[in-house]
Amino acid sequence: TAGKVITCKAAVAWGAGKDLVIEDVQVDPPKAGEVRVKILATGVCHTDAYTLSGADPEGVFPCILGHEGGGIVESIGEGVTSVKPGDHVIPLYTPECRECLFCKSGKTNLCVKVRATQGRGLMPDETVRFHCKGQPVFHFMGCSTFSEYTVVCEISLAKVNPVAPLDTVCLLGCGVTTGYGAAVKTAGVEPGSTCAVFGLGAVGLAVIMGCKEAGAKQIIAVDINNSKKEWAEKFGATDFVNPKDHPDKKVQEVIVGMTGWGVDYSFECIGNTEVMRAALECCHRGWGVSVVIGVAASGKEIATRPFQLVTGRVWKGTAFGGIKGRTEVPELVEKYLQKKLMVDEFITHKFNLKDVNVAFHKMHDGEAVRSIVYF
Ligand code: NAD
Ligand code: AHE
Ligand code: ZN
Repeated sequence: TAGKVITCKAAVAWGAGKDLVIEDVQVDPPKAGEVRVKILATGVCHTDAYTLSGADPEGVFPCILGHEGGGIVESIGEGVTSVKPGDHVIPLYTPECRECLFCKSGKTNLCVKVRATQGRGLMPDETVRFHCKGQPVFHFMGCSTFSEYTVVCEISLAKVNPVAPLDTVCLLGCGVTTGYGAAVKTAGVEPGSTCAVFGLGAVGLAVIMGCKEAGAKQIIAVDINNSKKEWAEKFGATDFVNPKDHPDKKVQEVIVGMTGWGVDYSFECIGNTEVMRAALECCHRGWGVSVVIGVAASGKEIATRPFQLVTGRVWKGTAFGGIKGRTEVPELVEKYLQKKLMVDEFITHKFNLKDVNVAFHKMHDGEAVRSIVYF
């Protein structure tokens, strides 16, 4: 198949707010610096639903969504040296070129090498590798894992231990890594800390897992869906708060009431700007740190009294948990293989690609933590 166009199945998002349609798509061979990957499985993340909804200012249609995949290298383009056909890989929406200003800084994982074209649904040469019915189809987040075959940049691939099941470790391509990294890396939770985690999807549950590993003594899990209580406890939460049970109080007041002065660390894993405010305001006077993980719709802004910051609270954010993908995702896979990191535990549903829309519905109705879609 190397060097030839491959026709395969993919879920195409034809427009905002529309169900995905399973189509035969043509996938071009990889150009220089690119790799064609056979995707075996992919998770469905809330960000896929966010872009499909039309709220993402970078959303372009038609496109192939999906950014939480696992696959095997089918062929490589000119000059590619870090992976070869047969290698097991996890596509990275936050690549790691190791040579841009950002990669070299050591301060961030936000590589900029291909970010501009990636945000417009294009490969670095400003063209696409997907066609459907003779029409070009855009890429998504440099990954497009809702396709049996995809083309990504070499710098957007983490090469992982082939012993690891790809239909599980694909979740390290986004949700699990993001939440875990937000706790242990972005926040740097210390032993004995108190934490509050808002939103208990895969991202929030992975934050709880990271807080527990870091030795937090109290982890307050917050969700409007009571069925998430048991899930939160499974990953290490010590308390559960449903804001709906406190109609006369702001949730930040409830949490400050439970802790004395507020929590050392809080995390927003929903994408709701009101909750982002609550997460900041439930932080400890003098040093509490709040980490924004959730992605809010175009036009939304966060607000609080500046006094909250004057009195020592810190507002931060994180993309992919601050994890450098090519270096650290393979390490997380090893940690999983050593049974020191939960991943299987996040999976609640498995669907064949033809049922990908059901996976979106199960996420929206709160039934699924993570659905895996396989080909
Ligand atoms: P999810 O849909 O699986 O989970 C969201 C949870 O939030 C649900 O349990 C829901 O009941 C809860 N919730 C909704 N409104 C709430 C409210 N007002 N108060 C309390 N709980 C509420 O989502 P996910 O896949 O875990 O993703 C979570 C968020 O993180 C999304 O915004 C997603 O786009 C974002 N995200 C960001 C990054 C990043 O790198 N920054 C990575 C992955 C996901
Ligand atoms: N196009 C979106 C960007 C949304 C966003 O912040 N995405 C996160 C990853 S979410 C994964 O589920 C991210 O990595 N951000 C850093 C970046 O460079 O995009 C919008 O709203 O504009
Ligand atoms: Zn995601």
